[in-house]
Amino acid sequence: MTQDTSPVSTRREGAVAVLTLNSGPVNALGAALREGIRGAVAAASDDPSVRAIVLIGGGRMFSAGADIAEFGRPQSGISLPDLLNRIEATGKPVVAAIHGNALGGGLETALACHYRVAVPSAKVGLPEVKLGILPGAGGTQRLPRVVGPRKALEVIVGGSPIGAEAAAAMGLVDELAPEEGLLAHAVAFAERVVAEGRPLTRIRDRDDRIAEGRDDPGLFEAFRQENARKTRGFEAPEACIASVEAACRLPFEQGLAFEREQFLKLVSGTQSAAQRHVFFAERQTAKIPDVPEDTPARPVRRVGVIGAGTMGGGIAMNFLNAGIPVTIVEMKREALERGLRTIRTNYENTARKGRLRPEDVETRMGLLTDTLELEALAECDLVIEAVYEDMAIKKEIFSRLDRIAKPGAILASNTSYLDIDAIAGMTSRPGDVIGMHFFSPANVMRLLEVVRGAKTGKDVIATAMQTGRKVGKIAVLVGVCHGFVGNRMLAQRQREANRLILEGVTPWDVDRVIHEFGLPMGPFTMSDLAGLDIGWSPESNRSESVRDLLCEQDRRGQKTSAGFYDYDAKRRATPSRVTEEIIARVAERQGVARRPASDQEILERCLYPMINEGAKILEEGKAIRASDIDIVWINGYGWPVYRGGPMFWADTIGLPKVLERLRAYQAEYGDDFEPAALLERLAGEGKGFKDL
Ligand code: TC6
Repeated sequence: MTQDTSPVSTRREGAVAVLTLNSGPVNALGAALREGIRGAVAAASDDPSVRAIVLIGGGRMFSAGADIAEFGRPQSGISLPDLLNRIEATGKPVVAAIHGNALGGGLETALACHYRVAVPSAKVGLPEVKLGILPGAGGTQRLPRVVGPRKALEVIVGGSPIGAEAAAAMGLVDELAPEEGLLAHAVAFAERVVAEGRPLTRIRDRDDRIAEGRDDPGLFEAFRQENARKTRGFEAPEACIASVEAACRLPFEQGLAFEREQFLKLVSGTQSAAQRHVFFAERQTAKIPDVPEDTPARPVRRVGVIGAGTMGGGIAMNFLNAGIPVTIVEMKREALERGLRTIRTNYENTARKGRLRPEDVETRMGLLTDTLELEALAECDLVIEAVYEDMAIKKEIFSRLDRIAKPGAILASNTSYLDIDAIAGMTSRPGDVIGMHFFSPANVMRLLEVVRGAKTGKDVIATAMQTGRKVGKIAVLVGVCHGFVGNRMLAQRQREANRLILEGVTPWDVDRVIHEFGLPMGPFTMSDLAGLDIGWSPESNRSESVRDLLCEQDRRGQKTSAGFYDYDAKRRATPSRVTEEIIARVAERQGVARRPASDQEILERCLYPMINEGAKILEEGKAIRASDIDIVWINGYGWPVYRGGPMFWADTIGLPKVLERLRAYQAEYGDDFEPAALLERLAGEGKGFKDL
């Protein structure tokens, strides 16, 4: 039997033509599939013996939408909006039968059909906003006509998929089908429509639901304000809102034209290019050249966590949330109990906000075993050490672990800076040792740096990466170096930020520039939040740096209501005179010339050395690819997605420009700015990091 390789196959169920989309893995609506659908719909439409058409996805899903890889390239074949208009204009009922996902253009296709049936496990949504675009195949015009403008705004601007049952409740799905009988149900549904002689319902003809938007124009402004914090800096959300507004205000065809214009503007812009880059970059992180995806992983049935502090507790929660039992160890009872209380309080707060069922609090706590004995880790398949950053302590723990852990157990350290090879060297099984660096708060932040030591086994790497994904993290493989990828680059920014304030730029100006660029907070707000006394002790009494002097005055950050900033009872920050005086004193003592700096200089001096460090990291092979570095910064530090990560951003500026500025700063400030050889080479060849 020959296999059917055409993107759309047609077969008959009585008078119903069943069109199956076969463009795996996700039925992305690329040119071939669009052409396939056009041809198949036209044929069924022209065939007098066909009374109705069912459109269904083969494989895992209905469709994940437009082919994202096609954006930014010249279009071939029929456009999606044109195809959907044709489907809608078919003179016979077209029924979309949805399983798996109907996302973006996939849902827009279903909206162009006359009816939609779905299995309860299906998910529908318009996630285009997450790619920096909008549902440009009529989604912004048709959805509000079905669910009303308010709900449409939530779906389109939020971008999160909704389950089929919720979709049915809001009229987006006409009927739910049994999980195992979608096709038969859809065919029967189509036959019923024909038998009952139901008129063809076209969403474009409906205007009952959009009346709400016309009668209450304030609805859009209110929505903008409610979402201002979430959408800060992004261009697509506003275009989405304006398009839904247009759906309420304009006749359908004009609304479509408005949507199209907005779509074309967004899809050719830098933000969307950045967000599409991030979509593919996230998926790339799983690909490790010498650790193929089918590398067998070790089973992880029980996890041990050493340290019940903020990090240890947060790490433990990830596994409890995924239903994996955890044994948590502390040295002292008091610290252990404090840690357990924090975990419980976290869960209770989540339950109070309605994001966790109250009974799940107990289920998760029930998976947690607490102990003061390291020996209790003997049964764990993976042990993660999360004590504070002191090499001597870590070495001692790992040499003890080596004697305790069962053969084949993976021994991981959550260190954020230290040498994994030195830690592994304390054991008789360096092949089982790896870094698993979580980011604080560890139960929230998505990033996991998996640090590969010189001797780490491939199956250990595969296990750490897969385990990370299983608990909802984006795992990025990095090599051993001080600070790995994220903190190594961060150190560059911190150094320049500290130099800038000695030169007379205020901490508030540095923070403002970084915040305006799109990061959630600038370096000094971040330091205040983390605590200025990390690694500082009153005994040291050095009174050398700005930080020393702040700490000596008990200005240790938010926790003491004063750090670089002053804080009120609600933790609102105001610039501090005391800090400014301290800075001026240190600058004078160090003989730093005070001079003004433009916002552009602040930005360049803080961020270009990070790019340069990223280039060195690539040169040294400490990251597999430039886009992995982007993923680290987006998910570990809140780098704005619409700027695609530091390495993507560098490409958008142009590497020759970055190089020229680094050289200029090198001439003024010395070799901290010395350009990386890789940067020089790429700039010289007219290439970018994307070409590596
Ligand atoms: C749109 O529709 C705009 C319309 C207006 C036009 C005018 N295109 O994620 P997975 C690839 S915009 C191209 O690992 P899962 C993916 O890269 C689109 N490729 O699977 C991966 O490739 P790899 C709006 C796509 O089961 C492979 O398929 N839609 C697309 O974990 C498997 O993907 C969205 O934003 C695509 N649309 O999750 C939905 N989708 O194997 C985007 C996937 O070479 N997709 N690929 O690495 C998703 O969110 C998820 O893929 C999923 C399935 C939830 C559908």
